[in-house]
Amino acid sequence: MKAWVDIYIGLGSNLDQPLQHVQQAFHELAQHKHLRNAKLSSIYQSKPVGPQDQPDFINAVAYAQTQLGPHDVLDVLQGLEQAHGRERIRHWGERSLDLDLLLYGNAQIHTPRLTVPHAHMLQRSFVLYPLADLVPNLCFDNGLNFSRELNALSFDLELVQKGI
Ligand code: A4P
Ligand code: MG
Repeated sequence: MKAWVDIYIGLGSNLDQPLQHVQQAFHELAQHKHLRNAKLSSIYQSKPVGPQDQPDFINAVAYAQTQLGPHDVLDVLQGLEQAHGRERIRHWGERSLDLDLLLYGNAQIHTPRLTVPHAHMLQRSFVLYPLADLVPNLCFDNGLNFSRELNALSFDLELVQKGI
């Protein structure tokens, strides 16, 4: 029997009713046959990081457990992005749904398709604050000090929907 691995997924949207995209995407993750025990952070709104001539983002972080390998999880996430009409318009630009694999257990992954922990997560308040909703002590074995990073980031988000 394969072990169940804890994973964290960043959800983001700033096009076509972003709150609905994020809520619906979480629902789809929670229902997915290869994921269990899904939980969603609070949902936040924030100014775009990157090009400023685009709408504000809605962001949240989801927790789940899976027996899939990390690249198979990425396939699941990219399939959901496609189902939400995701088009790649520009780097760090607007999108109907962005699903990033933030953490896969304690794994450190560097392949052409996948970097885990996600490359920019430690610099992003819209990732670390919702992650802190789900993991209050922010203690991981993979050498990342989330509490220190979180303390360095000001809270520049607006709470949209209270989660757990
Ligand atoms: N990839 C590598 N590692 C991962 C991973 N851990 N999770 C590869 C998911 N994908 C990963 O992604 C490009 C490629 O990254 C994928 O094909 C996958 O193989 P993408 O989503 O198509 O492209 P992107 O938009 O250029 O990059 P990325 O990294 O998703 O953008 P970011 O860094 O997520 O930035 N401002 C606010 N306030 N809120 C936001 O959510 N998001 C972005 C997008 C910019 N500004 C934002 C927000
Ligand atoms: Mg992405």
